Amino acid sequence: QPIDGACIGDGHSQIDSWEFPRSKLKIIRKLGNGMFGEVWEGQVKEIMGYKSLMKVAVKTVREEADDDAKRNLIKELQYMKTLQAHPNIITLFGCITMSHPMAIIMELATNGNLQNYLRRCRYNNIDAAIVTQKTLTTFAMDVANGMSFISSKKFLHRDLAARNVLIDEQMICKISDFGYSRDIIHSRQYESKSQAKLPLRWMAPESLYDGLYSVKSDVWSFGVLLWEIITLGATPYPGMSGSTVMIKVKEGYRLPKPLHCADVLYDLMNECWRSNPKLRPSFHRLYSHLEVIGQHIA
Ligand code: ACK
Repeated sequence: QPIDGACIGDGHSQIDSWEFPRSKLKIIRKLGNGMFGEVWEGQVKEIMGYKSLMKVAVKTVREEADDDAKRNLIKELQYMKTLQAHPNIITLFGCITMSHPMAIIMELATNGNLQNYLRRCRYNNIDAAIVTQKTLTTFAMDVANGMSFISSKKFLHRDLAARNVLIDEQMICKISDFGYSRDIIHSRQYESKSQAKLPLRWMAPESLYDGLYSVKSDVWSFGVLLWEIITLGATPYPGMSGSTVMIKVKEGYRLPKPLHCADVLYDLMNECWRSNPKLRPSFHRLYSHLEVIGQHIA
């Protein structure tokens, strides 16, 4: 029996070609905890026309989880279905929604999330050799490219941050975690959540104070993500409480220029953090700028 949420977002039949038989999915090990559930490494047989065994990532929500968590998984799944076939968006392979535990089966990004990757680089000399300024700019370009696609589909991510970007085996960044996403055309007023759950440090002032979200509030978050990349995974506004961040950002305070950050990159961040959302660049423009910056970095 599908739960209530199982048809959220599509409004038509609950079973579709994405549904995958549980018997062909083998769970191997836990990768970590997501916002609403758990993420596992798994192996599947015969998915999307692939005949051989394939390693996948499986996002699940436990049967005992509250309906909100289940509904969120279903919503995330719906957004993923719509946002497919782009090199910088995590690939959806299938789902299990007709029995518990429900699961989203997606591509396994073997280098994990960008925040953990960057932090490993900071503390681990081996990775530090690989991660050059050029690589970091490429990461930022990948994310801008994926976000450009998302915004062209009239979707908002609303939780863009390094923790929600994954890195695959070829070191390509893929946007994931669409748990907070909304489509601009059909979304109603953003349901109020407890502040503890909001990604305050990544949020634009108009989202923090007026609950307003737009492509340009995603652009603000992208600026913070850029800062995370350059600082190799530092927490934004270190040493400040969430409430102080809210007040200071509204007053015009901005994240400081990271050590060794090129002026052009810091200028780009500040463009993303303009108080007036209309004056922030589009993802397309950000991508082009980063491309030019990348060409000038050895
Ligand atoms: O850095 P990580 O290993 O990358 O730790 C987190 C953890 O699960 C909780 O989110 C990892 N994770 C999430 N989705 C995937 C995926 N599609 N492929 C590989 N790892 C993933 C994430």
